[in-house]
Amino acid sequence: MPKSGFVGIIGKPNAGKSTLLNWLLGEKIALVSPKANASRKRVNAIVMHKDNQIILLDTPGLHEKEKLLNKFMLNEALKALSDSDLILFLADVRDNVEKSGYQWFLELNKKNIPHILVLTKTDLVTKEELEGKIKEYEKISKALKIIPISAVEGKGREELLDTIVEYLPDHPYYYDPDIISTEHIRDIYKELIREALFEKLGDEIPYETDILIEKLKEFENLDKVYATIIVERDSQKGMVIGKKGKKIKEIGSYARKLLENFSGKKIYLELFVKVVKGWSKNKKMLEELGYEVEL
Ligand SMILES: Nc1nc2c(ncn2[C@@H]2O[C@H](COP(=O)(O)OP(=O)(O)OP(=O)(O)O)[C@@H](O)[C@H]2O)c(=O)[nH]1
Ligand SMILES: [Mg+2]
Repeated sequence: MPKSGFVGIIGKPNAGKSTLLNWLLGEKIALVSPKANASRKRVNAIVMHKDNQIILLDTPGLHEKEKLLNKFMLNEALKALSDSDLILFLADVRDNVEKSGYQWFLELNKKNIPHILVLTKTDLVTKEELEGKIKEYEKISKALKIIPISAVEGKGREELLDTIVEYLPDHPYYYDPDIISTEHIRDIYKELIREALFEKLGDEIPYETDILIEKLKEFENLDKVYATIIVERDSQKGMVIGKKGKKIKEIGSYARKLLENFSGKKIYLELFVKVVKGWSKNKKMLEELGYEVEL
């Protein structure tokens, strides 16, 4: 009997959750951005490790804000807690222990939710700093194990996967071991186009935009993708398009590369821009974009 189970990845915004999911999977399916609060939805990845099956759930960063969309994001993260056999709590190793989502971490301890503490981005600190941080966490932590990793240097992957498997239940595979995710292709494309928005637009606009995949036509060596960039205001539409359409071209060609890397096919991508005032506060619009809000 193999081991199989669900593993929720949670932590503060920007801790490196989506990067971890992509890195453990060996494929980029979740959007990554230097800007915090980038992920809005759960994304799953199915990772086979030594004939065991690990189903990873990436979640939006834990934060507290009032907007309807933010409530949805927090809910997504909390749901992952109850749906998981094991939690990976991620903390950026540079953060102060008390600031790295401390209250959420204590909550895991208090509720006896089995979790591994993963200290991320170890390439950005010295060995001494890392050791000091581990000691600090050891004082407050009830984690099964503390594992430092660096996705950039490729360190800690094997130890992390071995440890995850150690704590998973004996269980037959939940999914065909050949599939890498149960996400729909169009949802992965949506996430990757959103990454292009985060990469190519300023600090504010990405938070007020989203992507609607209008149409996806799949051929053997080519996918045709028609997507609308939803913005909140008229002024943002102008910024997304840019002078003589320069900005939207940049977004398009960046996104196209991400889609091509993922699919291994040629991508034809057509982008439109549409103003939908107040979309992030509108339940119906959020649902259309794939965010089911439970109130
Ligand atoms: N140097 C370094 N940077 C990293 C590492 N892992 C992630 N990052 C960077 O940290 C930033 C945030 O990464 P994400 O994976 O998007 O973080 P997240 O936790 O998913 O963020 P949200 O979805 O916003 O909650 C990105 O700029 C990543 O490139 C790492 O191991 N080393
Ligand atoms: Mg993320």
